[in-house]
Amino acid sequence: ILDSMRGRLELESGHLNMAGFRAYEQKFVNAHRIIIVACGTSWHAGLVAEYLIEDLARIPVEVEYASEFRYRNPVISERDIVIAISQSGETADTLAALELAKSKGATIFGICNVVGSSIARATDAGAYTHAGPEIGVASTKAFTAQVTVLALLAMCIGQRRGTLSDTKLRELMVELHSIPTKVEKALKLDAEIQRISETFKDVPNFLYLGRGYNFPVALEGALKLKEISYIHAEGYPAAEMKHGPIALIDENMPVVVIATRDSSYEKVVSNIQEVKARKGRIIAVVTEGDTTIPAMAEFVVEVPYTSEVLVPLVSVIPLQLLSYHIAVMRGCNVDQPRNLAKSVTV
Ligand code: F1P
Repeated sequence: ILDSMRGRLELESGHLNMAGFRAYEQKFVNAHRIIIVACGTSWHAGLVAEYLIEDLARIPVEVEYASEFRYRNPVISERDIVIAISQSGETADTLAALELAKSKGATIFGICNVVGSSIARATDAGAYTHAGPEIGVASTKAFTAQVTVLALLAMCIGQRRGTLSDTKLRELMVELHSIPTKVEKALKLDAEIQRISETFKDVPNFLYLGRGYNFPVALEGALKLKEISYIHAEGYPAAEMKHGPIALIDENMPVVVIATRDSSYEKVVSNIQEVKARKGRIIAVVTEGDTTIPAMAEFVVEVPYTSEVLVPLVSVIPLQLLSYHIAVMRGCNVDQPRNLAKSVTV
């Protein structure tokens, strides 16, 4: 994945010209709304894209579960762009959702991993993630690749619409090029996370909290744990905790908080205090060099600093490793989890 990411960045970033984007550039520039349809992990990548596109390109974005969208009567017009995201390119719900949007005249842009897949063929244009085959059923590197493509897309649109300055764009491109090295570094947390997993391998529940760009990461961390270790887990925006989930917190509840250095850092620190006051067991993902949170959390893992808009690419890694180690310790088959199919075609 790191090699393919480097390859993609070299391919696309020279002039920020995503091949599949070029022919539809004007449509994206003039879009009054972008609708994203996807399922599972791909839906979480779509949620990151909502933050990216609204932040950098200032186009309103709606992110829809394809599995629900197809069964309602959504308002779609030929002025809409629908982005369908799918690792396998064969997910029946996503295919049906995009066909529905297409029948109402929307332009369909696909982000798939599998070249020539059904979804890729049904789109008007698109970008392949080229992440190589997912060996297991649960998506991991596909998420990283999808977010990379979506970040490039948001930057392309932002640049063309004039909502992203050249200086900021250059900064982000430099940062994006440093991501493979930062991901490599985050992967070195493996042994440390294995040790943490030992403590939590037998718990029945987990809570994941994140704000801003780390909110979809909290959802993805919880999904990975459910999918491969069969532990019940919920992801929430950290600020939503006080509206219900806080009732769950006691000395038996592990709470994973993604608390990297960004614009919501101070607020996440207060969320951690709220969890601590109720004796929740805090596992915090922080930015290297943080000194505040380590004094409050039971376990801390440090990831390299990156720009807020790219942070999911780095902060998701320790959560994937946590799910992996817990699953292995519980004797679960991480590549072939029960009840899950690589592509859900019904
Ligand atoms: C969607 C998805 C995956 C999940 C599992 C079931 O797949 O929900 O995210 O890990 O494999 O399918 P896709 O449309 O991205 O191929």
